[in-house]
Amino acid sequence: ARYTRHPRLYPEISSKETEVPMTTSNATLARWVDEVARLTRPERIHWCDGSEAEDARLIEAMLESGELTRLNEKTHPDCYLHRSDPADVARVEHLTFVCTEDREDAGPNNHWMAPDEAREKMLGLFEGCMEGRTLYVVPYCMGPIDSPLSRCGVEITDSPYVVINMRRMTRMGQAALERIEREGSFVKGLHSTGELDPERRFIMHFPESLEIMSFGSGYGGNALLGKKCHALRIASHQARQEGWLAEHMLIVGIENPRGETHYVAAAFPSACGKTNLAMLIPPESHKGWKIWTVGDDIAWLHPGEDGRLWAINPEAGYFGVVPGTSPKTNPNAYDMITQDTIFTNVAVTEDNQPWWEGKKDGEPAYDWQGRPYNADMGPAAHPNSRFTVSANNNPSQSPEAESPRGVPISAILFGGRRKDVAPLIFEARDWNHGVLVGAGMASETTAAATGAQGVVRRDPMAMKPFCGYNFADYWDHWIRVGNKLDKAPKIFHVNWFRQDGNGKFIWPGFGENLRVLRWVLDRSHGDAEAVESPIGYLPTLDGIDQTDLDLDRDAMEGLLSIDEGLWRSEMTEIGDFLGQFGERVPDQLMEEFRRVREALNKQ
Ligand code: GTP
Ligand code: SPV
Ligand code: MN
Repeated sequence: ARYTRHPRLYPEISSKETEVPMTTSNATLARWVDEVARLTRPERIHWCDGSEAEDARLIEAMLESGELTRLNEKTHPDCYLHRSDPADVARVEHLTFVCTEDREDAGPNNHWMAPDEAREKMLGLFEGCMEGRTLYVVPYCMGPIDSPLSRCGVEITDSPYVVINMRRMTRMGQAALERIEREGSFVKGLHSTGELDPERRFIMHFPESLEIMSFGSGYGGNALLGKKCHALRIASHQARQEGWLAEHMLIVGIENPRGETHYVAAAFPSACGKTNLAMLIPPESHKGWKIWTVGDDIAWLHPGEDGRLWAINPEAGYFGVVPGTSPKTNPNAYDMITQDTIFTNVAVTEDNQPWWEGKKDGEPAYDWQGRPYNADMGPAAHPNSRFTVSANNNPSQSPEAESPRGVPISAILFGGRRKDVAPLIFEARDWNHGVLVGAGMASETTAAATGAQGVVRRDPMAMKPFCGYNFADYWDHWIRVGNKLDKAPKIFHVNWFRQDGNGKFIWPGFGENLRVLRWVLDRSHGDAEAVESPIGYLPTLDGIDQTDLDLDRDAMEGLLSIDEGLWRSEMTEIGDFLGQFGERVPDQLMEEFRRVREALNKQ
């Protein structure tokens, strides 16, 4: 095919017409792959078809190169371990940029660089970076392949680890390429692991031209570009223009003993319990209840013609936190990851089974870096070690997971890790108040990102690391979406992580969280009482079913009460935080803020 180059994208490449191999009928894609190949100079180019045979060949090659090792075949068939570079084990928020023409559009919540400057910096890094390596072209579809709500992308990468992960996490390969050829549009993601030098590592987003450039990391959210980069940062920007929401949320179906299923979406920050809630197994006391997983990390939410909010999970697999997964906490996941699973940065036992803190069973022989285990050198498994597994392996996968229109959402939960302040649960008065509850979220930081851990930081809607535009515009967009919904989901805030004086979690959590979900659904259908408080509605002491629950009444009372002094300081902090966004914060949000603050001051 003959074509003219896009002068703005790769200005240093000559713009004369060139012959491009006919690898796809989409000229933009063919041209882009050709341009990237000229820039990065790989030894060969491989277009991924997503087949099992291709996957098997890549795994074979990675076993040979040492990028993967095979785990115990008897206990863990088709399970592999990947050890990443010790300096490349989590998302790097300080190196992640949103590059909009106008700095204000990225907002104080994002690191910003001018698009031209960012592009030039990245082109410098990418130049010649694939010499001697294979360039993989990875077409993928975020969302069910035949859903009008889904969006496609293509990731160019030099990492076979990325390819095998993308195959499990997205609908990757031929079907996605065919959809791109029919639709024409796709997000361009360019990735190279580079030299894994943290000084030469950047994750750049260009939401206005639907592009991502990621260099110098092979890890998770930095490298699997369909996930956080596309399905959250780029998609949130697109969603604002098109009238929907792209959120850091799980989607779960809750089936009651009458056989009715209602869907809840929940936004908790990284490593704060989404995967666990999405795969929950009901406690013994809850016979007849069943949990169905639709998604565990990302939700795309669309106002439907019926006035309800409909959700799809753009992903097709899980990149889940390993530590803490046990037959007690998450039996579903514990079983799921005994086969067909890629482990990243876990420890291994003497007989080569994967091992991690909280596994209960076995003991580590080698730590996540492959060193003989020594308790003085820190945890055996990295705290952000992960499993990658297809959603098809989840015994609780929802039959609606592939539904092109998604599932209708009855309630939205916001939540975080707070050792104090936030009660087990409270309900917002209405949608706009719920937007304030989301905007005011805070959580103790975790190992999912590099930097200090256990520090309380504001993390609105669990989107601090992922919102691809100015938070003030985002809250405004949330309010607008709510206005379009005749049957808006009720909004709640939960906290599984309140601690007692000894630093122990008070609420048993995990399966027992179903008790809280039941109150959520009862409230959503108008069949539960509540107590009004300055911050919203709280359950009555008997509002949460305590049958066979191992928790004394005083503890329950503590979990369901609020300390108004602490909440007055909390509101001061929320006020200061909102203040950073100045005049751009929507009036309705400030009104909600003042209403809560005044109610607290009257107490
Ligand atoms: P990302 O994949 O980083 O977005 O995280 P996530 O929100 O899916 O977190 P995940 O469910 O993987 O949980 C992270 C950690 O929190 C794990 O170590 C869990 O064992 C722990 N956890 C999850 N739910 C609960 C709970 O209800 N109570 C307590 N105490 N810990 C929990
Ligand atoms: C998160 O950090 O929220 C994750 C893991 O889900 S990563 O894909 O690395 O971003
Ligand atoms: Mn996440």
